[in-house]
Amino acid sequence: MSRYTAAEIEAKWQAAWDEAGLFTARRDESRPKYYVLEMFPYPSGRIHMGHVRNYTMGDVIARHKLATGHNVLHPMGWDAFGMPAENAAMASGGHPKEWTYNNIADMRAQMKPLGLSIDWSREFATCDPEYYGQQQALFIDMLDKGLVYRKNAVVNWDPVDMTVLANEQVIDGKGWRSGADVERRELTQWFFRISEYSDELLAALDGLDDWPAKVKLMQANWIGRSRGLEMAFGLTEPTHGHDRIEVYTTRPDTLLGASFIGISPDHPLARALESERADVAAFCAEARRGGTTEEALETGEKLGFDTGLTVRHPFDQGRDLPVWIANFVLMDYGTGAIFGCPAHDGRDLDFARKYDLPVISTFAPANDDGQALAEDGGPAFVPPKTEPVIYIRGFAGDTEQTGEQAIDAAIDFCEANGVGRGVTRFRLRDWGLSRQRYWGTPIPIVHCEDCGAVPEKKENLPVRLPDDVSFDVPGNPLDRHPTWRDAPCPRCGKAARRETDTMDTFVDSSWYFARFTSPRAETPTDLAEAEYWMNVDQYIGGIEHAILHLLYSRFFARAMQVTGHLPEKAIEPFNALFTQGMVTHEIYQTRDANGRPVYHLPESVEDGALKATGETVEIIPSAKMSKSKKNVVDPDAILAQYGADTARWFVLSDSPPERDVEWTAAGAEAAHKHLARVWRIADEIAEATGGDAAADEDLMRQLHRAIRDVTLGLESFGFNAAIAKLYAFTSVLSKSKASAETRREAARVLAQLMSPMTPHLAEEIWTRLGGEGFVADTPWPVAEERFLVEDSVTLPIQINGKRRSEISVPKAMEKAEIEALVLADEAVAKALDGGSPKKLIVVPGRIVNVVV
Ligand code: ANZ
Ligand code: ZN
Repeated sequence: MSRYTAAEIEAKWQAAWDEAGLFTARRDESRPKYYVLEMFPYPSGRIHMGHVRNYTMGDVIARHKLATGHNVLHPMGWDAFGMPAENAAMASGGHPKEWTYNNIADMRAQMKPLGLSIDWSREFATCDPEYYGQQQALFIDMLDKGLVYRKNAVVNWDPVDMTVLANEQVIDGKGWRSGADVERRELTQWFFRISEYSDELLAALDGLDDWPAKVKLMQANWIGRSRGLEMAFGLTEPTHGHDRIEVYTTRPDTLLGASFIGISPDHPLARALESERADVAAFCAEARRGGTTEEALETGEKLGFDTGLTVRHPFDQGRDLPVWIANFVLMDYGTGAIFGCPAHDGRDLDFARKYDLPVISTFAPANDDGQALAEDGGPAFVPPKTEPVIYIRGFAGDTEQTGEQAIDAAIDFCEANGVGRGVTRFRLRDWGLSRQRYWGTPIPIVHCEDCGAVPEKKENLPVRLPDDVSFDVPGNPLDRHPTWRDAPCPRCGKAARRETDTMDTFVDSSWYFARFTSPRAETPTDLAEAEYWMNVDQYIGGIEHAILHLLYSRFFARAMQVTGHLPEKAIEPFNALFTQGMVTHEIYQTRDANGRPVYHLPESVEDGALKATGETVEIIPSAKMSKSKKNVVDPDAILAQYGADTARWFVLSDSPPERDVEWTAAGAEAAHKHLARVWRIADEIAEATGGDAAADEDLMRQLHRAIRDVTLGLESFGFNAAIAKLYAFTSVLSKSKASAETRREAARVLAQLMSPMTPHLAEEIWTRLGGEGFVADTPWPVAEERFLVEDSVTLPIQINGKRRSEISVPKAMEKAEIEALVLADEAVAKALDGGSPKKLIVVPGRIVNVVV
């Protein structure tokens, strides 16, 4: 009897699949297509267990679909631009390009042994000029259609990394990477007009039935639709050409509690004052520091400057409101000005208390909870808009209403009195894509003194990154390059300068799924290929991408339709989305002489003690594998020890795929033992003779049950349930006394059922047991109804007291359904001869009596 040696068989079958081109995807109208995609990895250099789990899940689906007659597209690539490559270059003097491509080579080499059914012929990295050149073409087409534009914008500026940060990259007012205090700066930047699609991106969420509700909710909140009022407060004394201040509010129901006007330091009126008053200028400079994130505005220190100007309240005659410049009011949202109602807004209350402004409640809790009103020292009262409250200063009199009702009433009242108009707004802002970085897609624009910002000619694409750059000083090396910036103006030919900003790397990942349908096309996509392969039928990835990546991709799918690079049906590019759980591991910790924690790799610990010294370790409950806590196991080591099939089997067993799975050495060991057992059983069965044919029926029943349950598991992300069923069936098979031929048949089907999870072992067993060709593309077994009817009973049918027939029905079948079946029975139909029975009595589980 041979031994199960994973290393040997895995290499062998991978080579055989390769040679047969089994996973190369080609357009074929005769088969239904299936496009399965896992979010492509960032080439950090090493794959981790999270990757193994993620790609194994996608692979299980891809393999199952292949066996069920689908033409499968299952590609892989690299999200290869980004800061870490530049950081590595800064730290160790290498080149981002070299670092990235080396990492890709390393990761590909670690990934290939997993035996994933990937069409490697479609592989690309987003840093390949062939890819980013097409991205530049796409950018130019989007520019042409007005989907990209340039404007001055206040941005979050990281003074250490010398780059613009997205709001999400500002954490507690500091740069996510450098930790430096973020400043505000005004720069000319390129923007995607994603906000134009707010309404549609929100509405279309409804149709995404196979997306997790949680992801849809997160997107809806991010898009942030709200109904509000745009109105103006007249200045008591017009100044600098301004006679009114326009504000935007989502709480017009608090208008009668307004106590001040806040304008942004970048508001035209503030600018006008700034230009002639040194004190205003000094304040505005101070106020522009600090991040622009919601969180920064919420929690940061509130700074205000009283301009001395006042406005009239439209309804509260005689109550003039002071106009303050406030650092928490942004210029690029709404109108850049607000009215403050401290009683019902935390920021406004902070501000009012700091600068001693009035606090006036417009509503109070419907049920007295003992909480003081804001004017009596309580917190700002901000209940959900759906909660009923008592209005003290409302527009519909002193009544109990929900915020929503009161807001509508306020808008109606204001409109009826000629004060402002109701508007619907979205929180989603246009997507600033300019980055002052080297390792990204160059924005294909040339700045000409005469013609302005001119797109590069398509025939000159790609605008390639220069290789000869250095990272010894912070900032963007493209700015410092001696010649790279020089380019003739594409329009007039005059000497001009290239844009040195590169694109946000989120751009790269916003359309890669479309590029996979024709990765070598001379245009961003080949429409015929996109028409055939789109949409992604199943997308799998981490919940951390629930908002930005998925929202940007949904925007790109729309934009690419406008530019003619995607067909209409791809408007929502991902039919189904699955967000997988993480791989976790216990943390092993000792303490150093100063009591500080020291972490240890799992491989250096045995039976709760360090292998090297015997020192006992403290065991901290399982958490996401992370290098900093050293609770990681290296896929390479696991593959060397047990082989890919064991790793694949283990990451799918134990927990449902949406939950975390805990990696334990014992679990991996047990998984491996099981696979070795399957091997042994198959080996025995291959040689078996004789057996008892009387046991065949029972084995077939169990087999078809397994087919049914495993198939169901694979089709519904119940991989762990499928695996549990396979464990159980293996046991049955090992004990079965059925005839040798039936056992061989059952073992072949077992190989088929296991093949999505443990493809190498499955091929080996399949072949050993006389299966033809690859198990991978052998048609998936079908559970036959006749073997599944164990849950059924046979009911004799008596006609006029004599047994004439019988029917087999599921035990749980309703009486009415049984009656229908009885009437359709041949013998009964004959006896009735077109009439209806005088009596039809069904005794469930026992007998049927028909009287004709
Ligand atoms: C008066 C008011 C009273 C407000 C109250 C809130 C509570 P959402 O709902 O997220 O769209 N706002 C408007 N423009 C702003 C800007 N440029 N910078 C900072 N804040 C601004 O936010 C809308 C609310 O945020 C508006 O409603 C406005 O304050 C503020 F009890 O108006 B509100
Ligand atoms: Zn020109």
